Amino acid sequence: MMDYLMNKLQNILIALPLSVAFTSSAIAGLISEDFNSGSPAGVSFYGPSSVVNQEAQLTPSSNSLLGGMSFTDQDNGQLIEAWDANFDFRIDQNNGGGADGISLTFSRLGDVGPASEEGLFSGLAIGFDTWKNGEVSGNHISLRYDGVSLVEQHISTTILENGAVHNTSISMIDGLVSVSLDGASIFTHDVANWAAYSGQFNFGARTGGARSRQVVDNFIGSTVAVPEPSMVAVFGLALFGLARRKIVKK
Ligand SMILES: [Ca+2]
Ligand SMILES: [Ca+2]
Repeated sequence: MMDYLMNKLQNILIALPLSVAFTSSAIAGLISEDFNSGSPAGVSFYGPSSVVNQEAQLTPSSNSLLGGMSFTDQDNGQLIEAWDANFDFRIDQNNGGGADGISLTFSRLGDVGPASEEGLFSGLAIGFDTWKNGEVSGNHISLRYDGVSLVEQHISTTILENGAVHNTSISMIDGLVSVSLDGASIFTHDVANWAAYSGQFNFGARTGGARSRQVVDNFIGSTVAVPEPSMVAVFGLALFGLARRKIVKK
């Protein structure tokens, strides 16, 4: 009977710290922004970017602009092991062929500001690129890690700058990045040498000699921080140690 009770206690103590540790890891940031109430708190705009007609207009259709918009870190500087981003974008009022595109970077903490269609060269950046300057095409989605180009995927199913509202969904789990456009998977890429970092979402857009109006709306961003062992979990492990010692002594 004593053995049974000790085993029971042991099982409970094994389960306890695991469940507590798991609960403590569920700290997650969530952003949901439709820009319908003007310029939102916790969002910074750079260069020509601002809220226009309940959307985030990253650039108007004018030449040689570099715009940006950043959201504050939702996780108090914790390392992030997974994130999701979903937003609508529209590229219209094209002139000279339209250019250059929009980017979303989950940049390293504090690296914020205006960015081109290639993103900030800090952390993971996804680009919606509408101008061919040495790349696969003038209608592709790119992936960069700290500025190093990893993917250039030509889009054959639609034209990014066709003036329609496109929806994109991006997920990142431990360096595995998946990008879909208008509900269809575009690519999945496992980033070599990826390591968790703290950061925030940062949009960018650029125009040059050719230009477009480039707009983002309905952004939903979520982040999951790397679990940290909680005090309760450590306490639970200590109890487990005591129980084990009793069992071993017996
Ligand atoms: Ca809106
Ligand atoms: Ca380009």
